[in-house]
Amino acid sequence: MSYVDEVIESVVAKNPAEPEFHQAVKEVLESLRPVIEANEEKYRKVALLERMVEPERQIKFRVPWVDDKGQAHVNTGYRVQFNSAIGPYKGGIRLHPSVNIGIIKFLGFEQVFKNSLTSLPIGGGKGGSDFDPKGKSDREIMAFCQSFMTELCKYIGADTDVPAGDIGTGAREIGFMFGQYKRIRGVYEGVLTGKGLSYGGSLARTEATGYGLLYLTQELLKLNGIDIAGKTACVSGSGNVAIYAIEKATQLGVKVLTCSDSNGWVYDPDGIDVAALKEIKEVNRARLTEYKKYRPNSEYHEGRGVWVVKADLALPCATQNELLLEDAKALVENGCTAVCEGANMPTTLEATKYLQEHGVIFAPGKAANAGGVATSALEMSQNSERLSWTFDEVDAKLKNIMINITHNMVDAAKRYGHEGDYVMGANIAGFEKVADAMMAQGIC
Ligand code: NDP
Ligand code: 2IT
Repeated sequence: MSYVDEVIESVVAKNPAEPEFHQAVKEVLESLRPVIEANEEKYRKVALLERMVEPERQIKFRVPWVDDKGQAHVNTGYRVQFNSAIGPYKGGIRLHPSVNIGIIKFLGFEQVFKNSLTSLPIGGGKGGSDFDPKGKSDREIMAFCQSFMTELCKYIGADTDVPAGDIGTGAREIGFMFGQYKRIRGVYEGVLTGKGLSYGGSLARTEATGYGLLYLTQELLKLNGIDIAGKTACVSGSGNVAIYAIEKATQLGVKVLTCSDSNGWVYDPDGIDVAALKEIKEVNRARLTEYKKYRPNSEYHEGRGVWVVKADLALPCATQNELLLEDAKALVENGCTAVCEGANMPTTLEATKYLQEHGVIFAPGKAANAGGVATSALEMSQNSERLSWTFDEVDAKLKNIMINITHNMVDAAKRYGHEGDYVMGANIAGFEKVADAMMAQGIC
């Protein structure tokens, strides 16, 4: 059996009931075959792949908190410190009822290669909890965040592990967590990113993932001889990534026809109104049913359905496995040009294969959404030098990073004779630096 197949088999056997983790490992290792096969003896000798798929550390803890009625609740907290070969662990915290160890491991594994692609010195990690922030009061959110950080603060630090936002964790949650870290540890340091601007946050971090997605999409289309201006797009999600993807897309002359949340989706033939979306989601924390009040011409549909709308671009920005084989078929049928992933692993393996086989340009999340963590690393730099850069400085650096990622991904695929396979390109480009660092650091 080949080295890749052996490692995939052992990951499945050792980690049963973690389907998302299996999926992420399969996607990466399958596409690394040409590199692994060329170096098989060398890598086997030092168990490189076995070490890459085993997190350096997994932390699991109790998070007790009390609601507004005086009732106590218990959630489970996680932090997976996956790989520190190229820098301190870095990655977000997801607060969503679906969170379990397999989800956090898949996200942590993806993060290792994504962070490497940014070319900045950050290792990979991820954390979270099965806590559901929906419908909770600010005080309940604070109670949860303080309890979560009371335990997590023992394992993180500006030079060891630097968490940030993800689904369910935005500026409000980061603020509560930062306050609790400082209180318990007694140090004022850049231990979290995505902080508020008044206490060490970076300008453009809020916008970074969505903006970065569009910078990469624009460059990738350009390399394929296509101008992004004048195109139409379907976006899923209506959270941090989706909102700023829609904003930048609109600035670049793209008409965005859809967005969604976990209850339903909106079709706006005149293009999604970003100001309305921000008010609904960022200010009122409301549902998308509200959108029609701002735009009477729009339609609201219950359930899922974003990918049946005819558009040139599809930008999944909600969650994992939200673009299925049937959706890929609908996109191809409607003549979709490109799918660029704003979310982490939103496209299933079968859907990805179908899109690639039918000539759709496909940019995987670990490249396309790397702008968020890249700007987090820029926030770390600013915290270290105790200075703040302007919005334009950060945005220019972000754009430059995304353009470099695009070229590295395109070139790596070409180097191994698979021109146009950007899944392979991104995985190889991300893998090379981590592998090199791990080889240099000995068996650890
Ligand atoms: P938010 O919590 O801000 O928004 C998430 C959006 O996705 C919401 O509209 C939410 O709807 C929807 N959603 C979440 N879970 C589901 C689900 N199970 N089914 C349908 N819709 C769902 O998160 P972000 O925008 O930050 O994150 C979105 C994606 O981007 C995630 O995959 C995340 O890992 C990834 N990402 C985020 C980065 C960041 O910097 N924030 C960086 C890189 C990647 P509802 O409100 O109804 O739950
Ligand atoms: O998936 C991701 O890259 C993030 N949620 C952002 C992580 C970060 O550290 O900014």
